[in-house]
Amino acid sequence: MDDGRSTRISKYLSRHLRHDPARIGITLDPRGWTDIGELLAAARRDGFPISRAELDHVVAHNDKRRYAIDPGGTRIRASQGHTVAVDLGLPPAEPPASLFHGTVARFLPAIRDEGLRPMARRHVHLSADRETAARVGARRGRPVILTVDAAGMHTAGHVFHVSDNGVWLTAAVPPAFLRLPAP
Ligand code: HQG
Repeated sequence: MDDGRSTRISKYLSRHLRHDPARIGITLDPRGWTDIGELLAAARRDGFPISRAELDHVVAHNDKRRYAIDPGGTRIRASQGHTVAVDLGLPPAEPPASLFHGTVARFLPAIRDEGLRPMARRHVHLSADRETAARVGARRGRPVILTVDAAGMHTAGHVFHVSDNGVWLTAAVPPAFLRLPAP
Protein backbone atom coordinates (compact mmCIF):
# COMPACT_ATOMS: atom_id res chain seq x y z
CA MET A 1 0.00 0.00 0.00
CA ASP A 2 1.39 3.44 -0.83
CA ASP A 3 2.09 5.97 1.94
CA GLY A 4 -0.66 8.32 0.80
CA ARG A 5 -3.33 5.63 1.16
CA SER A 6 -1.92 4.59 4.57
CA THR A 7 -2.02 8.18 5.80
CA ARG A 8 -5.57 8.69 4.54
CA ILE A 9 -6.70 5.52 6.32
CA SER A 10 -4.88 6.55 9.52
CA LYS A 11 -6.53 9.98 9.48
CA TYR A 12 -9.92 8.38 8.85
CA LEU A 13 -9.37 6.06 11.83
CA SER A 14 -8.22 8.95 14.01
CA ARG A 15 -11.31 10.98 13.17
CA HIS A 16 -13.71 8.17 14.02
CA LEU A 17 -11.88 6.29 16.79
CA ARG A 18 -10.79 9.41 18.70
CA HIS A 19 -13.16 12.24 17.90
CA ASP A 20 -16.40 11.53 16.07
CA PRO A 21 -17.55 7.89 15.99
CA ALA A 22 -21.17 9.05 15.70
CA ARG A 23 -20.43 10.56 12.27
CA ILE A 24 -20.40 7.06 10.75
CA GLY A 25 -22.80 5.51 13.26
CA ILE A 26 -20.32 3.46 15.29
CA THR A 27 -20.01 3.40 19.06
CA LEU A 28 -16.93 3.00 21.25
CA ASP A 29 -17.18 0.97 24.43
CA PRO A 30 -16.09 2.64 27.71
CA ARG A 31 -12.47 1.58 27.02
CA GLY A 32 -12.55 3.00 23.49
CA TRP A 33 -12.87 -0.29 21.58
CA THR A 34 -15.10 -0.80 18.56
CA ASP A 35 -15.93 -3.90 16.58
CA ILE A 36 -13.79 -4.14 13.42
CA GLY A 37 -16.58 -5.63 11.31
CA GLU A 38 -18.89 -2.76 12.25
CA LEU A 39 -16.16 -0.19 11.59
CA LEU A 40 -15.42 -1.57 8.11
CA ALA A 41 -19.13 -1.77 7.26
CA ALA A 42 -19.63 1.82 8.44
CA ALA A 43 -16.65 3.03 6.41
CA ARG A 44 -18.05 1.31 3.31
CA ARG A 45 -21.44 2.98 3.83
CA ASP A 46 -19.58 6.27 4.23
CA GLY A 47 -17.98 5.86 0.79
CA PHE A 48 -14.53 5.13 2.24
CA PRO A 49 -14.14 1.35 1.89
CA ILE A 50 -11.18 -0.18 3.74
CA SER A 51 -10.29 -3.87 3.48
CA ARG A 52 -9.36 -5.88 6.55
CA ALA A 53 -5.87 -6.38 5.06
CA GLU A 54 -5.44 -2.62 4.67
CA LEU A 55 -6.61 -2.05 8.24
CA ASP A 56 -4.16 -4.65 9.57
CA HIS A 57 -1.36 -3.08 7.52
CA VAL A 58 -2.06 0.43 8.85
CA VAL A 59 -2.24 -0.80 12.46
CA ALA A 60 1.03 -2.73 12.11
CA HIS A 61 3.01 -0.11 10.18
CA ASN A 62 1.64 3.21 11.48
CA ASP A 63 4.56 5.51 12.31
CA LYS A 64 3.30 6.19 15.83
CA ARG A 65 1.47 2.90 16.41
CA ARG A 66 -1.65 4.98 16.97
CA TYR A 67 -4.09 2.03 16.87
CA ALA A 68 -4.29 -1.32 18.63
CA ILE A 69 -6.25 -4.46 17.74
CA ASP A 70 -7.23 -6.70 20.64
CA PRO A 71 -5.64 -10.15 20.94
CA GLY A 72 -8.78 -11.81 19.56
CA GLY A 73 -8.49 -9.72 16.39
CA THR A 74 -12.09 -8.53 16.56
CA ARG A 75 -11.82 -5.02 18.06
CA ILE A 76 -9.76 -1.89 17.44
CA ARG A 77 -9.12 1.31 19.38
CA ALA A 78 -6.91 4.39 19.26
CA SER A 79 -4.16 4.09 21.87
CA GLN A 80 -4.42 7.77 22.90
CA GLY A 81 -5.49 11.20 21.67
CA HIS A 82 -9.24 10.95 22.23
CA THR A 83 -11.53 13.92 22.58
CA VAL A 84 -14.58 11.70 23.21
CA ALA A 85 -15.02 10.40 26.76
CA VAL A 86 -13.22 7.08 27.09
CA ASP A 87 -11.25 5.57 29.96
CA LEU A 88 -8.43 3.55 28.44
CA GLY A 89 -8.02 1.64 31.70
CA LEU A 90 -4.26 2.20 31.79
CA PRO A 91 -2.61 1.55 35.16
CA PRO A 92 -0.78 4.39 36.91
CA ALA A 93 2.88 4.43 35.90
CA GLU A 94 5.99 5.95 37.46
CA PRO A 95 7.34 8.55 35.02
CA PRO A 96 10.99 9.24 34.25
CA ALA A 97 12.54 12.27 36.02
CA SER A 98 11.73 14.59 33.10
CA LEU A 99 9.16 14.53 30.33
CA PHE A 100 8.81 16.94 27.41
CA HIS A 101 6.01 18.85 25.71
CA GLY A 102 6.26 20.41 22.28
CA THR A 103 4.24 23.54 21.67
CA VAL A 104 4.59 26.93 19.94
CA ALA A 105 5.49 30.41 21.24
CA ARG A 106 1.99 31.85 20.91
CA PHE A 107 0.68 29.52 23.64
CA LEU A 108 3.43 30.33 26.16
CA PRO A 109 1.78 33.28 27.96
CA ALA A 110 -1.29 31.16 28.78
CA ILE A 111 0.82 28.12 29.63
CA ARG A 112 2.94 30.24 31.98
CA ASP A 113 -0.23 31.32 33.82
CA GLU A 114 -2.27 28.12 33.77
CA GLY A 115 0.24 25.34 33.14
CA LEU A 116 -0.54 22.68 30.56
CA ARG A 117 -4.19 21.78 30.19
CA PRO A 118 -5.64 18.96 28.07
CA MET A 119 -7.61 21.43 25.95
CA ALA A 120 -9.97 19.34 23.78
CA ARG A 121 -8.37 16.00 24.67
CA ARG A 122 -8.72 13.76 27.74
CA HIS A 123 -5.11 14.28 28.93
CA VAL A 124 -2.05 16.42 28.48
CA HIS A 125 0.28 14.50 26.14
CA LEU A 126 3.95 14.34 27.08
CA SER A 127 6.91 12.76 25.32
CA ALA A 128 9.80 10.79 26.79
CA ASP A 129 12.35 12.54 24.56
CA ARG A 130 12.96 16.00 23.13
CA GLU A 131 12.97 14.84 19.51
CA THR A 132 9.41 13.52 19.77
CA ALA A 133 8.28 16.69 21.56
CA ALA A 134 9.85 18.78 18.79
CA ARG A 135 7.85 16.86 16.17
CA VAL A 136 4.62 17.38 18.15
CA GLY A 137 5.28 21.14 18.42
CA ALA A 138 6.28 21.39 14.75
CA ARG A 139 2.68 20.49 13.73
CA ARG A 140 1.83 24.12 14.65
CA GLY A 141 4.92 26.12 13.72
CA ARG A 142 8.41 26.56 15.07
CA PRO A 143 8.51 24.14 18.00
CA VAL A 144 9.22 25.22 21.56
CA ILE A 145 10.06 22.39 23.95
CA LEU A 146 8.98 22.56 27.58
CA THR A 147 10.53 20.36 30.24
CA VAL A 148 8.19 18.85 32.82
CA ASP A 149 9.43 17.91 36.30
CA ALA A 150 7.63 14.57 36.14
CA ALA A 151 9.39 13.13 39.19
CA GLY A 152 8.32 16.17 41.22
CA MET A 153 4.74 15.80 40.04
CA HIS A 154 4.76 12.10 40.84
CA THR A 155 6.06 12.82 44.35
CA ALA A 156 3.34 15.44 44.77
CA GLY A 157 0.70 12.82 43.93
CA HIS A 158 -0.06 13.57 40.28
CA VAL A 159 -0.98 10.42 38.39
CA PHE A 160 0.66 9.43 35.09
CA HIS A 161 -0.22 6.76 32.56
CA VAL A 162 1.72 5.59 29.56
CA SER A 163 -0.28 4.66 26.46
CA ASP A 164 0.31 1.45 24.50
CA ASN A 165 2.33 3.52 22.03
CA GLY A 166 4.57 5.21 24.59
CA VAL A 167 2.85 8.59 25.03
CA TRP A 168 2.84 9.85 28.65
CA LEU A 169 -0.53 11.11 29.82
CA THR A 170 -1.53 13.19 32.83
CA ALA A 171 -4.54 15.33 33.74
CA ALA A 172 -2.70 18.69 33.81
CA VAL A 173 0.74 20.14 34.53
CA PRO A 174 0.72 23.07 37.01
CA PRO A 175 3.14 25.92 36.17
CA ALA A 176 5.39 25.05 39.15
CA PHE A 177 6.44 21.82 37.43
CA LEU A 178 7.23 23.41 34.05
CA ARG A 179 10.49 24.79 32.72
CA LEU A 180 9.74 27.30 29.97
CA PRO A 181 12.10 29.33 27.82
CA ALA A 182 12.62 32.89 29.15
CA PRO A 183 9.93 35.32 27.90
C1 HQG B 1 -1.52 23.78 24.02
C2 HQG B 1 -0.56 14.18 18.20
C3 HQG B 1 -2.96 27.48 25.85
C4 HQG B 1 -0.57 22.62 23.85
C5 HQG B 1 0.74 14.57 18.85
C6 HQG B 1 -0.92 22.18 22.42
C7 HQG B 1 0.51 14.25 20.30
C8 HQG B 1 -2.24 25.32 25.83
C9 HQG B 1 -2.39 22.51 22.30
C10 HQG B 1 -0.96 14.38 20.47
C11 HQG B 1 -2.38 25.24 27.23
C12 HQG B 1 -3.28 21.28 22.40
C13 HQG B 1 -1.31 15.57 21.31
C14 HQG B 1 -2.83 26.39 27.91
C15 HQG B 1 -1.68 23.35 26.53
N1 HQG B 1 -3.10 27.49 27.18
N2 HQG B 1 -2.53 26.42 25.14
N3 HQG B 1 -3.00 26.40 29.25
N4 HQG B 1 -2.04 24.00 27.63
N5 HQG B 1 -1.81 24.13 25.42
O1 HQG B 1 -3.24 18.59 19.72
O2 HQG B 1 0.11 17.81 22.81
O3 HQG B 1 -0.31 12.57 15.54
O4 HQG B 1 -4.58 18.63 21.88
O5 HQG B 1 0.77 23.02 23.98
O6 HQG B 1 1.83 13.90 18.28
O7 HQG B 1 -0.13 19.12 20.62
O8 HQG B 1 -2.58 12.92 16.47
O9 HQG B 1 -2.13 18.38 22.01
O10 HQG B 1 -0.19 22.90 21.47
O11 HQG B 1 0.93 12.99 20.71
O12 HQG B 1 -1.32 10.81 16.96
O13 HQG B 1 -2.71 23.37 23.38
O14 HQG B 1 -1.50 14.55 19.16
O15 HQG B 1 -0.62 12.83 17.96
O16 HQG B 1 -3.12 20.55 21.21
O17 HQG B 1 -0.76 16.75 20.73
P1 HQG B 1 -3.35 18.99 21.16
P2 HQG B 1 -0.64 18.09 21.56
P3 HQG B 1 -1.24 12.24 16.65
